[in-house]
Amino acid sequence: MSQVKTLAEFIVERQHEFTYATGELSQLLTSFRLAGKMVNREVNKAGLAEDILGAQGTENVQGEQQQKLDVYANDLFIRLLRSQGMVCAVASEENDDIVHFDNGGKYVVTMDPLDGSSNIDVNVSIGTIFSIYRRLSTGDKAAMEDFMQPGTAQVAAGYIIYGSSTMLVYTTGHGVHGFTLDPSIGTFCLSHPDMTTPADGSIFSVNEGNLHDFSPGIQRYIDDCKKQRMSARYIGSLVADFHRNLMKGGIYLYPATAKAPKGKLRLLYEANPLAMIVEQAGGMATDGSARILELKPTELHQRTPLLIGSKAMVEKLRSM
Ligand code: P6P
Repeated sequence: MSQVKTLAEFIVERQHEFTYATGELSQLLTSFRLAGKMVNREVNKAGLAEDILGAQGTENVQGEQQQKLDVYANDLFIRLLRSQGMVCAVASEENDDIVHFDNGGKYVVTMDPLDGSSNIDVNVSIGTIFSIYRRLSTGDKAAMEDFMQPGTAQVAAGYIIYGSSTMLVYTTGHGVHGFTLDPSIGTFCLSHPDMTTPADGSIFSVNEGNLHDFSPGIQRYIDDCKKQRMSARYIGSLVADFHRNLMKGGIYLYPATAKAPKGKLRLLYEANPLAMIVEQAGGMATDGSARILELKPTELHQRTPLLIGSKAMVEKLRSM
């Protein structure tokens, strides 16, 4: 029986790797750890709890129908981050503007509290994605500049996947580490230390319904994957597709389309955190021409094309 190591123990053991003051990383990740368990509990009973299942009847800034679990998860993360004191402001997919906490925290968070939530009602895996940045502004509350930092400035990034098991995967720039929730004790336990993604892969994830919108180069790449008899896998839930590719090797593509001329996925709380994770695991993430992590944000909810996964696959796509 290998020694069980909890997320809390692991963070303490590795806190010397965290650039800033001792203990701050542990506090920063605690909110995600706790909220992840609570969201997991609601996700697992979504089919049963009438008050959770189905749409909330409201729309978020993206004009997307908010599912009740979206709102529950967003409110929960915001409540826990506010009370924990390290984070002074949050940019969330579910909020038009920055959510400010009056707590003098030195960090800001960007998050997609529940990505892929349209999949809840059909029992498909969904996920939380988050990034943590150090504040730049010095006023009594955070400023837009704190959220306009490039992805290279992230001090930590992670996701929680609510799937056949619930996992929290994060990086602080010193490798990628995966923890699986043991529901019998309500604890995230180290299950995937120092995760690396295969340099090459044979899985491609793309919504081929948009094929005729894609650039000729993307269309040629997808055709080439088929000629190589690769596996097409598209769950329609970014965190689930990303996590599978991270583990097995593969590429996820969400290029620009007619409906989404700048791509569908958001730079601040989808592309950047996953790009930091995939690079730390030896993979690559681009918008088709630039490295995702070097893109300079100009808006909270700006979108970007996202091509992310095994290095050899992304490099080949870029060459086309
Ligand atoms: P499409 C879910 O809405 C999401 O943001 C990602 O989780 C997912 O990969 C993508 O959009 C699916 O988009 O247009 O293929 O349905």
